[in-house]
Amino acid sequence: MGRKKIALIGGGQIGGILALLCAQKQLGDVVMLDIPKMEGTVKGKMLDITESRGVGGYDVTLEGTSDYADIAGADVVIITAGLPRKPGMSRDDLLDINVGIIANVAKEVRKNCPKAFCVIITNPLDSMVYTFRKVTGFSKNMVCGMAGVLDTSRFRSFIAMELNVSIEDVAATVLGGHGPTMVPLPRLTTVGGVPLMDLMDANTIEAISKRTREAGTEIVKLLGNGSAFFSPAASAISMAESYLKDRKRVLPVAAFLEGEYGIDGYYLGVPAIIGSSGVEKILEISLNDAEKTLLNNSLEAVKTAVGEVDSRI
Ligand code: TXD
Repeated sequence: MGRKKIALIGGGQIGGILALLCAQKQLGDVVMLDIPKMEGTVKGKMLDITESRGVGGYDVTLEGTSDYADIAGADVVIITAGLPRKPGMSRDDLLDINVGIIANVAKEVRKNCPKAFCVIITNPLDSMVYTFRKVTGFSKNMVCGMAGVLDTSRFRSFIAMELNVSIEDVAATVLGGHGPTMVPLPRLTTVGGVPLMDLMDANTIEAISKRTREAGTEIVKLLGNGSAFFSPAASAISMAESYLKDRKRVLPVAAFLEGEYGIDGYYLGVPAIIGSSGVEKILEISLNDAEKTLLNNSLEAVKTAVGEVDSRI
């Protein structure tokens, strides 16, 4: 029973932070895979983190490769392969390019690590995680998407900044697709147990919800080239860690719904228990009519993107 093995498919901005966090948390040995022309880059990045072990003291190995045989038997696969947005692009603009990449990655993961817990990050997230599961045929509990943890962290951060309180004491969740139709839930948000709506006026709450929905675009505009990568990486690692350590964390993840929330056959962001069996249980919230309308609106946006996928693979 050696160390766990974590495969990172895609060694770009998010991939590099994923590798560093895996090492610092000693989650397991890391294999970072990218396309052949990037093999030197990923080998260099993995050697660089390896050489930081003298400072961090973490006993894991890190390898870079472009050969899928090197990911064989991985316990966790985290996928960022694909292109990020450029200013002016929507996440859905990436669908045409990234659906083919994810379909190919899925075939290789199916062949080399059929028992892995897979976390998809690539955008457009809700249709890319759907693509990955459709092509691999993996069980629904072993394939999920990273979006809700990030969106919720953003929502919580903006609330903590506005109220000048510790982020630790802001509890919230964001449902739905990873895009402008996502559904922050102010009604269920608390600050140290105090309902948010007792602490903040409706206009400020809406402004924070709007900033949350647009937070990815805000960063894309500021960076000018690429999209957020620290917060997405940290978010995905919280999911992988909950699986590897059987932490049973309740995290908002893109999970495959089969009747929950009245939805069947689509991935959508919902609260779920993540443990050693993967997405172990989806937790249902009693939504009010307005929240149900927003969630169904988000589902419609996801259905459109998924329809594009089904016509391609
Ligand atoms: O919350 C979320 N889910 C989103 C996801 C948050 C932020 C970013 N989001 C998306 O993640 C973003 O829109 C992209 O679709 C992915 C990855 O973002 P990143 O910033 O890491 O992009 P990079 O730096 O371009 O890295 C992508 C790497 C790059 O090194 C490519 O060479 C590689 O993917 N790539 C591949 N690797 C393996 N196999 C194939 N086919 C391949 N094609 C490209």
